[in-house]
Parts: sequence; structure tokens; C-alpha cells
Amino acid sequence: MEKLIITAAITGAELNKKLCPVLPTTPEEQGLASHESVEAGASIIHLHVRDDQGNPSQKLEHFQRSVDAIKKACKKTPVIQFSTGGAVGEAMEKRIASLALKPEMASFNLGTMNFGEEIFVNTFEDMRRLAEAFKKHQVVPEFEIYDAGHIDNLKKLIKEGWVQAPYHCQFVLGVPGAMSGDISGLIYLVEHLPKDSTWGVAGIGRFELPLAIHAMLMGGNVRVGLEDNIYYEKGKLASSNAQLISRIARIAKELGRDIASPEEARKQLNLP
Ligand code: KMH
Ligand code: ZN
Repeated sequence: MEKLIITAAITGAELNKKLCPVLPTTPEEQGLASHESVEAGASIIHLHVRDDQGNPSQKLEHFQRSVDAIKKACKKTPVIQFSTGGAVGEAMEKRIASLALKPEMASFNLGTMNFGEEIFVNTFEDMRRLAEAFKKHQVVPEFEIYDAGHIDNLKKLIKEGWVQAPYHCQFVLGVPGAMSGDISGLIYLVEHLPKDSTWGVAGIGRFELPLAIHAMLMGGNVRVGLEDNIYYEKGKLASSNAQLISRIARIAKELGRDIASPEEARKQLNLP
């Protein structure tokens, strides 16, 4: 098996400090959270940013200041993966704009879905525009798959020539409104990936840990972090992103799965 790539989803766009007091929202907090996450074993930081009031932002200046803070704080520079998903309801134009900063990677959401009580809109037209921007700025996409049909959407984009291999896929499972985090669902998704794919799993809430453990055994990669799950165990809030990542690193070691450094992750994912 290849080395385990751990992605730290440190902030997200749907949470705030009232719900999660340790959520890193300022650039300095995100720098520290990234440093601790990388030291704990993460090689990719999935990045959402906030404005001065702590609200979700897709502005270039807010991405740039967080990137600077993360690079300054980390001894080994992680792959910084921008979110083009943003917060539910954000305009596609704003979601695409940050690609102009040419991050090493960015998320690419593969379909419209219920997202809790809201609707997360990603039409085919949106996806084609997004694909064009990824190509223009030479950013490597990570395909976010929340539902079985999203794999078919990816295959349609491949067939139409909008995206090229290798395909880095992240199964985000357990969002209310999309596929749940059952292990049988994960197995189905892995079996239906297009050729030349790598994959990881981000379990939402209580699905985070069991899905991560199964992914490690199946040869996949893992995403954890406060964006996906604010609890360390039932009824007990996590104390930091690093606490969640350290647990994954400990289990990986017990399972005999070596952990990729940022440099090794770049090689495994063929990042330029
Ligand atoms: N905040 C979610 C609606 C992504 O980063 O690309 C979308 C999200 C996915 O977090
Ligand atoms: Zn995200």
C-alpha cells in the first residue's frame, strides 16, 4: 500500500466559535493549527478562510494572508488545498476566483445536493466553468464526492474532455442530504471510481473515525478535522485539529500504514 496521506480540514465554512470554541478562524490561528496538524501527520491542509469578523470569505486577500501565515508557521510546508466549495449559497464566480492565486490543489465539487436544510448548488454548467478555471490556472483538483451519482458526474466530465487523469477523489460521507457513512457505501464508491484514481474519505460527524479506519485498511487516504467533526468522542468536543489527526496517526502506525510527509504526498499525487 502507498503511504497514508492525511488531510486536515481545519476550519470549514459552516461552523463558528460558538459551536466550536477552538475553531481556527484567523490567519494566525490557522497557521498554528496547520503547524500542529502537520507535526501530527497531516500533509494536506484543506483551507477555508474567514474575513475580519470571522465570517466565511472567498476573497483573494483573505486566502493570501492565511497561506502566508500557514507557510510561516509550518516547518514542512503542507500542500495547501483551497476550497472552491465555500459556504453554502456562495456565488460560483466568487468560489472560482481564488484559483487565480494558483494553489497546489483545490476542491472540485461534483454535484448539486441537499446540505442539511440548505441546497449546495453545483450544476454541470458550474462544473464546466470550474474545470476551465482549474485548467487556466494549472491547479490540481480534488473531486469531492458526496453521493453515488457524483461519480457518474465525474465520468461525464471525463467523457466530455473537461478533466484529465489522475483523478484525486475525496468521498465526503455523512452530510445530511447525501450519502451516509455506511461502510457498504464506501466499498461501492471505491469499486466505481474511474481508472487512474486515488481516493480518500472524509466522514462527517460520528462517521469520521470508522470510515477513516476502514479507508486505512483498504489502501485509501483520510481526511479529518474540525470542518468535518467537532467531537473527539460522543459528547466530548475535540480540543484541536491536531488531537483528531494524532489519533489517526496512532491507528495508522498500529495498522502498519506509513504516513506520507508533504513531499511524499506531492509525489504520490503527481503534483507539479
Ligand atoms: N461548505 C460546504 C458547503 C469544499 O470545501 O469544497 C462545501 C465544502 C466543500 O466545504
Ligand atoms: Zn471544505
